[in-house]
Amino acid sequence: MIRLEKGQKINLEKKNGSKLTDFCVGCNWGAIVSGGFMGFGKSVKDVDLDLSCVMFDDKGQLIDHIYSPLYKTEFLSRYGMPPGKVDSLDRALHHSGDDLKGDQDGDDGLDNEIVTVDLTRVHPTVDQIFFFLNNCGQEDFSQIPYASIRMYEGTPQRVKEVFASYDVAAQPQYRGMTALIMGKLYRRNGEWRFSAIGDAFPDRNICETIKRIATDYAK
Ligand SMILES: [Ca+2]
Ligand SMILES: [Ca+2]
Repeated sequence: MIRLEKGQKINLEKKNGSKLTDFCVGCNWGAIVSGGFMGFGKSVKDVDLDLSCVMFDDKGQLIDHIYSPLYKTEFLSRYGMPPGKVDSLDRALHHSGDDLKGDQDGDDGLDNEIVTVDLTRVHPTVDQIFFFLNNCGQEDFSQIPYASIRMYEGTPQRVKEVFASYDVAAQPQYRGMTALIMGKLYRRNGEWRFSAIGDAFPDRNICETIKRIATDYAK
């Protein structure tokens, strides 16, 4: 298993010359359960993390996006962003849907939000695809039970190889942080590569993170 350190890159072509086609990004987390004794007096606070991605052309122009359709259009339009959607224009990328709560009964071991990518279907004008995570609530990442993100080859039913993963729960470096730019898929000489980024920020909302990616990461 390859686990990339922050800043490391890999070519997604296999040793035998075959190309990787199925790529996934998944995020698992739990609601915040506090108090309670033997089931009495327990309180559960829902946690709404949002996994999203944005696509850029080779000039660094934002050309497509996947983020929750539940974001208010008035809020998005204040930042010049279009409404949310769960499929890319080329239908190569798909989001499993906005989970607003997190696991309610402890870690189920399953990702609560997943983006699946069929690299063979990505439109030729798409040069870079960035994956990022935001928290919509008041907590920072370090307060969210077992919050973790992984980027892997395979399908949600069959994880073949994990390229990068970040455990953000209980990690001191994620204290105060509410956005994480996880990594990017990008083309070099006609081949897809993956770069692990792993940079966290105290962004207040998804639009601030998209602006940050467009300005500082997409060339
Ligand atoms: Ca969510
Ligand atoms: Ca889960």
